[in-house]
Amino acid sequence: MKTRAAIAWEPNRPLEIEEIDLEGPKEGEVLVRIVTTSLCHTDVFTLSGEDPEGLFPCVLGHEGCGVVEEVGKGVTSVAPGDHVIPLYVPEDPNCPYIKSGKTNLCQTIRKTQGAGVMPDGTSRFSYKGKPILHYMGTSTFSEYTVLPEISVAKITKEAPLSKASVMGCAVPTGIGAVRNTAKVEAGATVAVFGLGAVGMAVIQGAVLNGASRIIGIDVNPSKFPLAKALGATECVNPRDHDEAIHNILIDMTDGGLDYTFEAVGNVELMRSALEACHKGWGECTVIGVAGAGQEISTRPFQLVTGRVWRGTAFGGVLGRSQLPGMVDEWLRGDFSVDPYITHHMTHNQINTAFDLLKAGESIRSVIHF
Ligand code: NAD
Ligand code: DAO
Ligand code: ZN
Repeated sequence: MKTRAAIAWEPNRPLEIEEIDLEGPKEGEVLVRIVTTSLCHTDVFTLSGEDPEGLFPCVLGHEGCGVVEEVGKGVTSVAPGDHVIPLYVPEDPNCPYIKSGKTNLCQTIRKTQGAGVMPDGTSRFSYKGKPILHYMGTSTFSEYTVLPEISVAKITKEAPLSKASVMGCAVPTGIGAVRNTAKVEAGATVAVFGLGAVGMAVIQGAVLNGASRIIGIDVNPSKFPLAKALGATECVNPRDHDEAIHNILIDMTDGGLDYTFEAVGNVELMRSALEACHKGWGECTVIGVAGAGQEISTRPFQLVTGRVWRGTAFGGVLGRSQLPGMVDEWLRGDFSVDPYITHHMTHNQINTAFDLLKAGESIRSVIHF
């Protein structure tokens, strides 16, 4: 079949919408019609060429939602007409990592997903006979995409697909980081570095977990009103201070935070986020994705004296068994996805979504097919 897809031909080149070929689902795969997709900083990062896993040409996009159109042989857990969210972290119950109960990092299709192909080692996308690679196992910037069965989460049909795309990455990542990774307890103090959609979702997660203070940190103060509306008790712009940001935070909190989160992808901030933690117990969760070859550093004494550095992918959420329940929480009104969506646009306007995110003028642009 044909599908209209935004192609990333090479790093740093605007996407081009083309009608390309899409092979139907093979055994264990599903064909999904994407209804909406939104743009996450990770897509921007990959297009920048800084992502060591970024392979070109490819169809980017990992934050989306849609409807199953067709299933391949052997698929039993979803059927045509089901509403689904593509998962860049799949969930195979037979994977030893999943069976461990200690992580959401399913490894069943890890190698092929990282290589931009389906589990049989080939791509379903092609243009004029040449393969176009998949991205993060999802490729939601195409009106139709093929995914492994273990890479789709079936959600209730009550969830409006006009905005459910943000449940594909930002919202579960931020809320999950608080809930599953840091396990923030009621009354705890929290600081979030970076007030994009992921950082905003950390704020929302911290509110849900009953944090007593939530400090938002960003160099773009236009993010502060939304952060406060979501529940940040204070916002700080590091550029307003001569002192290093971690010292400012330590002073503000009488010794440091119980929990900090880095949602930017900047290794210096990852250090600041660790060093802003309270001696003896403070825990820093790294969410941001740093560029190829970058490293984090701190004095080991920071760890010896009880601070903890950890990281999270997709907020530690098990996509198939836990994400549908998070969608239900949204529909019950436990939290809203509306604040994240600052722009709606068509597929043809996808490069505008990149420009807005890079300029700090959007939280999430939702792209409608
Ligand atoms: P975004 O671009 O919307 O937000 C980033 C924010 O960081 C912006 O508000 C920006 O002004 C701010 N910022 C930039 N430099 C800063 C600095 N020096 N100090 C303070 N703030 C600064 O990005 P997003 O979509 O919210 O994603 C955030 C990060 O999380 C990215 O690195 C992305 O790749 C990563 N991410 C990770 C996961 C995961 O599973 N670990 C999932 C989604 C996104
Ligand atoms: O299992 O080794 C692994 C990696 C799984 C990929 C997880 C992605 C991590 C976060 C990237 C940014 C998400 C938008
Ligand atoms: Zn993302």
